[in-house]
Amino acid sequence: MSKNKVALIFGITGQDGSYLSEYLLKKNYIVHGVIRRSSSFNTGRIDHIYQDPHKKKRNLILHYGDITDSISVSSLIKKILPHEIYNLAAQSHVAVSFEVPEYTANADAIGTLRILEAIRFHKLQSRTRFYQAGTSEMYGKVKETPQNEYTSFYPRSPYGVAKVYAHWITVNYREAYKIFACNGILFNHESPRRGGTFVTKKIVNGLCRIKKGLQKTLYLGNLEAKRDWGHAKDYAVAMWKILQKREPDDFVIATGVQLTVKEFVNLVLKELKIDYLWKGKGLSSRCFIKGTKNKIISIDKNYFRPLEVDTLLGNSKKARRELKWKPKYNVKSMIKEMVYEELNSLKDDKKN
Ligand code: NAP
Ligand code: G4F
Repeated sequence: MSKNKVALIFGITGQDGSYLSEYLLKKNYIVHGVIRRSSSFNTGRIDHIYQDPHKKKRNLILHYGDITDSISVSSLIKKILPHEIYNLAAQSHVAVSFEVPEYTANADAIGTLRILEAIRFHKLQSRTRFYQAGTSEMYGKVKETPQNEYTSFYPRSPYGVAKVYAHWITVNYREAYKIFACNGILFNHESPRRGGTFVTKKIVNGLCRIKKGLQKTLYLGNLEAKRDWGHAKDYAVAMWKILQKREPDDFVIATGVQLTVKEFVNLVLKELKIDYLWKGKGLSSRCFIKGTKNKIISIDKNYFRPLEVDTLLGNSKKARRELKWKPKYNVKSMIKEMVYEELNSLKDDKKN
């Protein structure tokens, strides 16, 4: 019998799943990951750790499955008998959740229930620990600032509402069935691997392309929203630490530093050494290359949401005290890395 711990990650192909699997592999875990069937390859973020299934001994094993399919969830859990399950699978885009609310609820809310039910049904309470990828979006129209583990939720999107269900069903199964089930309430976290339609990656990609003369204008939505942005690599460490506690519990993970979208843009412009000048306000905000008529940023009202979360700022004192968790990156070092990686990948694009 192998002594290695066994982890099962739903959402392994996403930004966080890729960093978490790298981290667990370094800790000698056997990592199982669930991938969805897709008409094009969706494993780009984990290709560098992929292992040939014909190899006799593997510590990364991928399975087809889907969080909206109870039987696939249940049979995978029964077959793998994991010590730790990380539920990172979700329709994770807030704006898109207004377009596909029912699917978002099925995947993000009931998907969590499906995993918890499988743990209960297969009587794995004494073996399997469960991590739920909770979010600061649950605070929505915030009741206090900064937000901590005791701040009430007031979600402002179908995504946020679905995640509130997932949060409470995790607490409920912990209390009712003594499952070691924990919520990480993670504030926004980004990286070079962030999906291209989230604002930080979109800004870095657009401005790097403008710098290289590949694009003229970047269109954005609400520049005034404030977020607490950390690095996904730091946040993957927190997920693991949460499951190593003696008792199951919930933790806020955040940097405690807040910027507006516009301030984030300005930091990226500085990193790229682009001299800029903003004109106008709200929908008529626009940004020029200083001393020219080159408009590099314009507002497109289609990127505004039916409801906005205006401000998020986390208080992660509990995690820092009880988990000894501390981020290694700050927003500037994260932007530096994102810009560096983006410029490199544009170089590769040009070669092809
Ligand atoms: P992401 O990059 O969008 O990754 C989501 C993952 O879920 C992908 O692997 C995706 O697979 C998978 N997935 C989606 N629907 C699925 C389904 N029906 N069945 C199985 N897998 C499915 O998101 P992320 O940024 O890594 O975030 C990870 C988790 O943390 C999500 O639950 C998100 O809601 C939550 N969260 C994120 C943040 C943040 O700022 N990043 C903050 C708080 C909480 P495909 O690759 O096939 O699409
Ligand atoms: O990057 P965003 O799309 O992230 P959002 O909505 O904060 O959600 C992310 O963080 C949550 C944690 O709080 C996660 F749970 C969730 O899964 C996701 O990872 O937008 C950030 C802000 C918003 O206020 C949005 O209105 O940027 C504003 N924004 C302005 N222009 C834009 C754009 N957002 C996007 N996606 N695209 C724009 O052009």
